[in-house]
Amino acid sequence: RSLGTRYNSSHYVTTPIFYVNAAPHIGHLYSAVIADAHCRYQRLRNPERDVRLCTGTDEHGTKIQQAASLYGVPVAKYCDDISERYRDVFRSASILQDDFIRTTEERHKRAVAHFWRTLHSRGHIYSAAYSGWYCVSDETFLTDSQLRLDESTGTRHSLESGHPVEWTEETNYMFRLSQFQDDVRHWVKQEARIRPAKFEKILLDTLSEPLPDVSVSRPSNRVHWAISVPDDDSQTVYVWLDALVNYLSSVGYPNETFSAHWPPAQQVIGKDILKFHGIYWPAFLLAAGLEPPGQLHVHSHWTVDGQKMSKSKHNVVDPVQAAQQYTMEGLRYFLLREGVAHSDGNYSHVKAQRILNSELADTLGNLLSRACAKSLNPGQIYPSAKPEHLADLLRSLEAAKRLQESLLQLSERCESHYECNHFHLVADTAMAALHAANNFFESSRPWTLKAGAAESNQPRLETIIAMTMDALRLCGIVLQPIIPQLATRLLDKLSVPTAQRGWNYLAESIATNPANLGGSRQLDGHTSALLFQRILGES
Ligand code: ME8
Repeated sequence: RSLGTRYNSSHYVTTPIFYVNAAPHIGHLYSAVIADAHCRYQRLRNPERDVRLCTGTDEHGTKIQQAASLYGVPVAKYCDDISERYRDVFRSASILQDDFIRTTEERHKRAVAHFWRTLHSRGHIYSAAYSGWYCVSDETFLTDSQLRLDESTGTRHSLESGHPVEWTEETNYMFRLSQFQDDVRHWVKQEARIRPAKFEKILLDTLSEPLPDVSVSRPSNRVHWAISVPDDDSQTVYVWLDALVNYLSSVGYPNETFSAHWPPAQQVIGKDILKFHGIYWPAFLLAAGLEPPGQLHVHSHWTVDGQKMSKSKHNVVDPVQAAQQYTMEGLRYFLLREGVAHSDGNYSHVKAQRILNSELADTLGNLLSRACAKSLNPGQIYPSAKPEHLADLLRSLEAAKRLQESLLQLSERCESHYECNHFHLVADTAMAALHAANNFFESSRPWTLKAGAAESNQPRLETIIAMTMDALRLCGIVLQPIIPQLATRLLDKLSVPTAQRGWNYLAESIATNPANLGGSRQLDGHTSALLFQRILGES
């Protein structure tokens, strides 16, 4: 069985599909923003590649039924409403999804039935009496070692999530997970399969113990808001099997056309659902004779006061409200700037305000305003650099040399960071270049050369503005995947033609060759030079 990733011109990327038991919070948006920035980079870097992003909502199971009845709404209507809120948030955050899948759609139900029948006909599903501790909130059975006993009440809770469990005895269909231990381990151990590496280690630890078979159905009288097991109405398909198949339904499975996109190049998930994606999912796929995904990108959690932000803890940050404070672009920037995959990030208003004011408003926005100021740039142009003045600046001004060095390294550095989804390092690199540009602008003292001063100063002034705008242009290109709307406004203002915003245009800079820039061009008078308003209020 070949486990290698075959070359495929399609680059299929997924986010988890989100439960509709409550409205979206910034943790959900974070997964979508990571996947979106990854896809935007892929499109920028490889315009010929067919990049496809899928997200959606997970709508079956007891907890969704319970949430609907709590609100006194029919469950189908409840799912429609919450699913729509996810769509709205993702739309306002510029998530460029090619598909939004809902597990209540017919196309998905068809895929699940076909997938089930495939597992069954290949002998990987059997019927058995099953008993164990079931956690409704996590929709999973837990073993004794995964439980904590509360001595005072005699109740048991999941060690990991803290949610209560109940003793459950039922007849279920079981999946022969135990038979896939070696294959799954082999898949996990492939180079760069699980990122970051610490999550590979967690999976290998789990895989060092024998894997038990897993229950993949529930009695319909207990869980009826679910997909029926094919040819047995008395059972419904376990929500996790149902949910994972969404990645197949979205690309048309079981129609043969799905194979044009299969397997996914990258699946973005939170660390809470690592076991399902890193063990069950590859095992299900291998059992069905399908190739498992190329890579899992696992990210950590946003916490509030050290606690995981989650619907059940009532400590969530609403993305719509946060966007009112910071704008959606500001929120995207903060999430990708401050979030790192390998460890949890604490969400705080003070931190968001500080980062956005210092980086987007001051370092980036202010530099654009200064370079476009009428007093310095009365003709409102993106000038061309004059080779002899550029050479002189580079010779006489340390800050000019440092800016040139930083622009020369920009493309390669950002590329290697983007390849690993290290968006915080991309932002870091771009901000370092912009700092260098601000220093250069200050040290070259363009205001001493402005109109009214000697005519002969004009070429030097234009060269300073050209170099500053070049830094802004290159950083604008690089930041497109992270802050697509702001970067577009920046590039619009600088009148950079749409066809010249691709990754290969990073090479065409006056940092490499003053002749690269061509003639001067008019700035776009319809686009404001005020890119990002400072966030006011207490800090
Ligand atoms: O688990 N910080 O759905 P879900 C960062 N339906 N990311 C967070 C987060 C936080 N505090 N909270 C949630 C499910 N997430 C299943 C998935 S996939 C086939 C089925 C993100 O609504 C993170 O990606 O509970 C996490 O894995 C996902 O939302 C869980 O969303």
